[in-house]
Amino acid sequence: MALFKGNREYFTGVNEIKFEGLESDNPLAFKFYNPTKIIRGKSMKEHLRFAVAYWHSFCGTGADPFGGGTRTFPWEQNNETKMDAMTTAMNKLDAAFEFFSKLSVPYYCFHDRDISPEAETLKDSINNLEKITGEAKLRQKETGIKLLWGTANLFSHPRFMNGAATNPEFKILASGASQVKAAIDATVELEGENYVFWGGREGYGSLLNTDMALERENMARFLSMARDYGRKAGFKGTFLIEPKPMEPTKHQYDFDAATVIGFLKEYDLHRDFKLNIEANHATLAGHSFTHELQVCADANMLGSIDANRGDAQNGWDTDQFPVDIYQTVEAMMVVLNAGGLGSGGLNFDAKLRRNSTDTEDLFIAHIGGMDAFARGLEVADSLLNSNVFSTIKSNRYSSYKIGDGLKFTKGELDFEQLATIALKEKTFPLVSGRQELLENIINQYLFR
Ligand code: XUL
Ligand code: CO
Repeated sequence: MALFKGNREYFTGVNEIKFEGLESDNPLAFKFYNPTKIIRGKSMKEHLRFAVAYWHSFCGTGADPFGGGTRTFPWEQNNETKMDAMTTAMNKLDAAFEFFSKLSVPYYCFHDRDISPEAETLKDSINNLEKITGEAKLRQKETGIKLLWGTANLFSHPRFMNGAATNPEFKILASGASQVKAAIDATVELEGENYVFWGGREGYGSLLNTDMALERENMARFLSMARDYGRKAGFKGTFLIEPKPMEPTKHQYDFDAATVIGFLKEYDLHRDFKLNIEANHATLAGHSFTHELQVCADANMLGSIDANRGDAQNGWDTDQFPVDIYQTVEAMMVVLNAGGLGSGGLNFDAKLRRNSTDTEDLFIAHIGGMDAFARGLEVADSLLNSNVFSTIKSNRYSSYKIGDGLKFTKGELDFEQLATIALKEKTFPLVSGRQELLENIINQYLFR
């Protein structure tokens, strides 16, 4: 991977981030992420497929509902420099590729509006996107950095106040289609490996004014049409739905993994679509990150991951960088057992805290997240190699591998026979679930 050199260096004072190992005190070095280290026949880089999220990293100024931004980006127009929106977008692209290449991250992800500005008309907005796509393509070629996924922002513009594919106004639904079509075109042009739909406002604020049945039908039709268009346009990758239960809407239709999988099967979309699981969306839905990953893995629909974390103290989508290695171990055990992430990856859909204002902070945040997942991968690998988890689990279900239990799983018993089996028994075995033992073993392996 080549370091990107634009017209100007934006992250001055930071060089390429290298692996230095656990003994290093250099905050700008990886302690666990050694991209070339081989685990299960694949490099760490190939297992983890890290991506940077364009929106948080290069568009997020730290603004919140109570106050404006705390970071002024040197590539943005500010009081001293007056630039038009396209010049700003070009500078931002240079800054982004400088960052990706210094971090040695193989992938990035974007919304159409992150990389190119919204114009007065939809047509001009599409032209803007096409121009920036061409520029991004050149930078991808120069650096070897690739697009993990593209998507369309169908939630920021006021016209999407009631959603896009589920909007009560048909013309707005159609405007969403024109945006998605252009974003799919950009993704194809940039050889993106996936295309994401996050239905930010595809939900409702009140059932009193909502025809939920029609909205769900419309959403399914919209997705089927987008899929058909994508295939026609040469998109060979995976379409991904990213569940989230709420925020910004009170109720979002793509509530959680189980709901989305049911929806995809109901509308016969499950052959083209998989899921993009975000840790903080899982916790917002009252699940654990691991639960959502496992639900997808069991349905063979684990597509990709938006890596971040919430804050246990408040339920919000705080989008913090992941640091909890216990969590990444659990997640990577599911990923490894599922056979890996396929065309997906680990995208840091995470943002700096509002008061993290140094240039280095963005590097340090990503380094921490990459290290947390790298260590998670190592520990998950040794836990799975030790067979302790598979043995305990397999013993726990051993009664289904022999005798009447086996017959039951093969569908060879009717319900009356099943009931009669129990009547012959005098005692029922209480087999320990051994949860504490398993938890302790994880802690032990963390330090092995
Ligand atoms: C919002 C969120 C989005 C999606 C892409 O919570 O996660 O950024 O990842 O639209
Ligand atoms: Co996300």
